[in-house]
Amino acid sequence: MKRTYFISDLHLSENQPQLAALFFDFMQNLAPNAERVYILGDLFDFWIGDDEQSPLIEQVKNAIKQLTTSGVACYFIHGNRDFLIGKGFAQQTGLQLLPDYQCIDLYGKPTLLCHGDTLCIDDVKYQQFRHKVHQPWLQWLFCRLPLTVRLKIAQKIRTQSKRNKQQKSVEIMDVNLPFTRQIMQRFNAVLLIHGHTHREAIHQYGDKKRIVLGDWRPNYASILTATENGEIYFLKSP
Ligand code: LP5
Ligand code: MN
Repeated sequence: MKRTYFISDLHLSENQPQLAALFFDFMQNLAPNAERVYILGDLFDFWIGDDEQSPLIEQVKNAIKQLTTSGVACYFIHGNRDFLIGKGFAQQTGLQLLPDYQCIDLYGKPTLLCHGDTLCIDDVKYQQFRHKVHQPWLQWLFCRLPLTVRLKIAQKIRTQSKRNKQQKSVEIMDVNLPFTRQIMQRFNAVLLIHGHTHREAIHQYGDKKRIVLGDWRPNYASILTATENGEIYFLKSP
């Protein structure tokens, strides 16, 4: 039976080998059975440019390349940690980059996909930060800095982000529901799939659904499966 997988918020890094192992297990054993795989952002803990190299990055690229060359279409929407993943990465892996919002036909259901950060409009400080770092000229400049400098800046932002999050309420860091409904309406979607908030759930709103992908943990991979017969469910890791 035809199936599509959705994952997000893996936050892969050299510091968390168990997460990388879960990802490679998914790519080798599950993903080849799918016709499409959607990665909805934050595949990496952070991304400072397509020119960065490391054994982990190489392994991740190879795993995606192997999947796409075997005929499984693989799509990526940027997260708030890896919005600098660019055309170079896409070319090397065969991954197709999608815009921030993408509506797809999921076995007959018009389905809107996004990372989820753009729905958190009550987190005003984050939205201001996002607006700044999404400016093409700033990204252009950033990517021309030496890798060591970029790494230091990224680490500073991560530290600052962790600190700031302690002062923000849970509600502020969740999606704004009226805004989310508006966005779904704008795209005529009956289903929305997003990540970012790390609150894995299937929310039913009348005849519409919002599915939130979870973040990956050393012993848990949040994987959403949609099958051609209309089923949609989370795979439970052993
Ligand atoms: O990621 P997470 O879960 O911790 O928190 C997010 C929001 N934080 C972020 C920042 C990312 O974690 C780090 C991104 C690194 C990217 C690589 C470098 C690229 C640089 C590009 C330059 C063009 O997205 C967090 C949200 C939270 O989700 C929940 O939704 O609240 O938002 C923030 O914490 C934003 C802060 O409120 C404001 C950010 C202050 C940054 C200050 C920078 C100072 C560094 C100076 C460097 C010289
Ligand atoms: Mn995120």
